[in-house]
Amino acid sequence: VRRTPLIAGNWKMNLDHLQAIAFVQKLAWGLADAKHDVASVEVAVFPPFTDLRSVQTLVAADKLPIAFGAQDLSEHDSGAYTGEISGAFLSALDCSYVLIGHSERRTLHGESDEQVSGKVRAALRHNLVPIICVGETSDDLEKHGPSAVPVAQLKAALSGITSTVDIVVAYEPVWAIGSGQAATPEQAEQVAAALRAVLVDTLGEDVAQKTRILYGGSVKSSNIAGFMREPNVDGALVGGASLDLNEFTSIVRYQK
Ligand code: G2H
Repeated sequence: VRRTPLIAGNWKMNLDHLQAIAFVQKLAWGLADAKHDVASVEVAVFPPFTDLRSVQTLVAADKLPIAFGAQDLSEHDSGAYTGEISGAFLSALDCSYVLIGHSERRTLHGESDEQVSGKVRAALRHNLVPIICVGETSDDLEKHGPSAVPVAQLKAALSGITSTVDIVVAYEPVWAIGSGQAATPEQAEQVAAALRAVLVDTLGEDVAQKTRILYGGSVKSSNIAGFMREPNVDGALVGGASLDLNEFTSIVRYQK
């Protein structure tokens, strides 16, 4: 099975809607200059909620080859949940994807495995492709070895889901996030292979082979090629470097 690689830019809490419009327009020009072919690599951006309407309008008006999604969603569909955003709203904005369970949500906002699993089901209810983020801290790594925590997090996130689903998994070791100290391609491959085995067990061989597994954590243009050479790594979730146009377009242009 050929899995189309996905390069996803997680902007985190950066760029307001005006900056987002300028950035996405320049990104599109950069991709056009590089003769970017969407069939070979898919590019997606994850702006703050307040930017999504502007990004949707620009992408639709100029038919840009850039997908987009949100950085989080509510596990509920509507109701008395002040400050929360429904998957229905994201769908109405033409979001293709939604990040779920990013380590910053888990650690700074106390998001539990149960909430992550509720959010995965909410995303699927609204035809959004969840990008399920998993990863271990350096403490976990020392105590439990490389794959135990990400594997447990993925199993929890998929609890109750047995049918054919369109999901993406992102392996982001917490110790590599924003630290400049990325995992090695071998480390990423080892965990990605273990995560694919979970997908085989829970969703079956077919879905497992079609599902993209991304690596995230200090990805930059200088280390992307190494990750992309690994058989179980199908793209990257890029934070810091996704806010630098040259860096991000260079990452998209890596050669597998
Ligand atoms: C990990 C990653 C993007 P960075 O959080 O999700 O960020 O590339 O800055 O480590």
